[in-house]
Amino acid sequence: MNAPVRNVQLDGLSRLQSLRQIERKLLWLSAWMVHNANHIRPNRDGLKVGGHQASCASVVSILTALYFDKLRPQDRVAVKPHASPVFHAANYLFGRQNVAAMEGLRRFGGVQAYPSRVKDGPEVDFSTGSVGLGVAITSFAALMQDYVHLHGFADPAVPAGRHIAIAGDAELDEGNIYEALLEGWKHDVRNVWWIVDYNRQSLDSVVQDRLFGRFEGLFGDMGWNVVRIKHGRAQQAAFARPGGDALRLWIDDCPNSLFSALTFQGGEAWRAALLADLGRDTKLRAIIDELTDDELGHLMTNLGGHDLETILDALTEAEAAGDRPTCFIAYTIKGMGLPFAGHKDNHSGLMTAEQMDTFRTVMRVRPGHEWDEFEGLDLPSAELRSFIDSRPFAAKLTPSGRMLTAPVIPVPAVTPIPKLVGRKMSTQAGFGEILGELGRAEGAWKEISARIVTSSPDVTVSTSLGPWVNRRGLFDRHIRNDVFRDTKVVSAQRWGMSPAGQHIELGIAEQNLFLLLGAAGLSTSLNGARIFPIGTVYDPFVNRGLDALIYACYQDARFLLVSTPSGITLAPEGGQHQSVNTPLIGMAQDRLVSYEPAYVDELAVMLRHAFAHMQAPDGSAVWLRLSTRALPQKQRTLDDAAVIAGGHWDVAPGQGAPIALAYQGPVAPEVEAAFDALREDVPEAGLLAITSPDRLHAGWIAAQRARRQGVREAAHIENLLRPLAPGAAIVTVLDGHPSALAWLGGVAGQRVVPLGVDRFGQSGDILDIYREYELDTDAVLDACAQALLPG
Ligand SMILES: Cc1ncc(C[n+]2csc(CCOP(=O)(O)OP(=O)(O)O)c2C)c(N)n1
Ligand SMILES: [Mg+2]
Repeated sequence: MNAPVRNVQLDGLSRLQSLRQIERKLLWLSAWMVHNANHIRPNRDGLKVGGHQASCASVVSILTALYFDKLRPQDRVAVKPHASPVFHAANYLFGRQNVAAMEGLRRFGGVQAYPSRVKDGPEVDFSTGSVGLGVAITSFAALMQDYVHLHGFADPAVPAGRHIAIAGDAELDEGNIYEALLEGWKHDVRNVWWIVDYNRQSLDSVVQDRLFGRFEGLFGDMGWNVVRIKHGRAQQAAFARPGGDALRLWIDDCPNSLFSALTFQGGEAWRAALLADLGRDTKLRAIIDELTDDELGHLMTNLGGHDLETILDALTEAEAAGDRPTCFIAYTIKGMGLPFAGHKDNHSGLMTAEQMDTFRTVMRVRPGHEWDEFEGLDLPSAELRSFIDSRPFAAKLTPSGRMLTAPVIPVPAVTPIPKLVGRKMSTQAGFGEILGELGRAEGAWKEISARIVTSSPDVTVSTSLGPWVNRRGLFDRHIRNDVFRDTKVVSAQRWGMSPAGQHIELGIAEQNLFLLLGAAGLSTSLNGARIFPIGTVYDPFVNRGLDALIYACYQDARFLLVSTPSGITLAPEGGQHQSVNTPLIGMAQDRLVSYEPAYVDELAVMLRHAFAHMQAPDGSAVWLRLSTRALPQKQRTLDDAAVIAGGHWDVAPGQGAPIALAYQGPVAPEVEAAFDALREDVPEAGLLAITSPDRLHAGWIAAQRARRQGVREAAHIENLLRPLAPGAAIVTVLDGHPSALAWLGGVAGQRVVPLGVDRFGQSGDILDIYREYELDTDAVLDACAQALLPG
């Protein structure tokens, strides 16, 4: 018969007792998860599976204190990548993870090596893995939380939460952390905690001793509250005794590498080292002589980050500081409680089968019961279960869980656009004008434009967002007047700030733009808020923030990226500002569909699509590559679906045509001129406008895959090229790397002559530059002649 469940008294003592049991269980489960993956599971390919038992052990106490005491359901956490098994084990104890997935750590379909929102499911608030980014995004997510709450978009049932990163100390070497810190300071960011697992070890080595002083200074300078979690209760008690000061000083002065080495060697080595330095101090002798080697080892490694009471006190103290951002420096030992604790090579170290057996005995886990929730613990299972169920984090955030949703905002069939015909306009200027039209529109577009939030890293005006910002204002939690305006300095820009503003102005660091777009693009699932984040950046500098862009996509963040100006068409600006590889990034990047319009009517179609695609369950982020080259706009009727699928015939080819020209983006006039000349000789030639090599290529790959699976399906590009003769030539032209379109020849076995840019650009005017890089009309005609030559 089951024993009646005791009503758990959450007084200090029983709470701590229960937390200690959980701490022990997380240590076991995380070590076992990695061991199982490496040593128990059959290995089919002989490749090392890997995992990080030491990195896990380092944060077990911190995660215990957080998840089982301090976290509230509305808090959002980025867990350091290498602690993934501890995180999953914690969720398992909450009943939100299952044994099969944990057994499958690092296996296909199992728990991912590093926490992944998309692959691991709704318990992961932020993916981590590329170190530094998970930490930094919490600051931008906190900013976005303020944004959606102040604009009234957040799910009213969900209170504002705290954004917490558990960071490895080596993550603080990443520059993006400091870029984010500065930006956070500018925006007066709040409700952020960064808990640094200060084990003073990274992958290769032991961290420099003097570094922590720098960290404290840096965070302090940025207005953060800095809390050191340095010594555990046992050390604090020893320091309070006569002779204790000397012990504290000795520990404080102990170099990181020596501390690590002594930790690995154990009590005897600690004693020898202490006696060598302080052997004559009788009061100190009184403290250490009464301890066995084991006890001394425990005392010396009783660092704050492994002492639940000390951690809880520190977190409680920070709670009292309200919403001020707080950095905790939690002193820990990498591999704490495991045989390789402190060893400098332990990052990827795995316990051997023998070591695991010993560990299993210490943990009192019977073979066959390794995954049991409460196996080997000192408190009755029912008591622990009811303790866990009583924790604040056990409550459901909403009935449907942690991933929130928000109703889809319908997107009208037609984008309001300015008058185009008869005007010369660049796609960048068109973007600015269409935003203006959206801002003025009534009805459904009004609802959409109210939910647009724009952002730019110091290139707001030069990417044509100026008029939009003038109307919508800058976002700030506080009202800040535009001083230039108040003092009547004449300027086209009105830059007053208020909580109602819809533009978030960033400093020039592009990584921050993508971290912000990443966080903003998760607003639906994090805050239940439907918004449309739009970020503008110079196209070449997408590369500067690329890691954070990929990171945002990896999390399935939904946003619109507008990169402009692009290519060597930016002629006088020179090589550092001229992009070459971005069309290829657009093709290769998952969860980001990319387009490049030549004309503003195409852009309008793409923008409309973007608002729908950002909201679609199987949608993604969208990228528009624009230009500052003004082109005469056309009067025509577009096939919207073709534009979205990646291309449309400007002039359809005759049946069996021997040649077609295909252009992408602002090189259109040169190709059109060449086409007019070509048609004099080859009247059935076709002129293809490519709006997205990314979509065309993706459609082609998908159709081939479908056909392998027996589904008869033709890709858009296959349909487009069908009228051409089997051996026809295609001359492709874009202001970007030629390989973006060179693959077109593979679709139907036709011959391609690809023109594009494969060298750094340089200053000049468009005439000189296009001639030099073979994008001018003569070059296109030369390519046609070459293409039409037999053989
Ligand atoms: C951007 C990036 N560079 C390199 C790595 C490879 N790497 C993984 S862990 C690690 C060191 C981690 O040290 P730390 O953050 O101190 O973690 P812990 O000591 O807690 O394991 C490195 C360099 C990575 N994951 N991401
Ligand atoms: Mg470390």
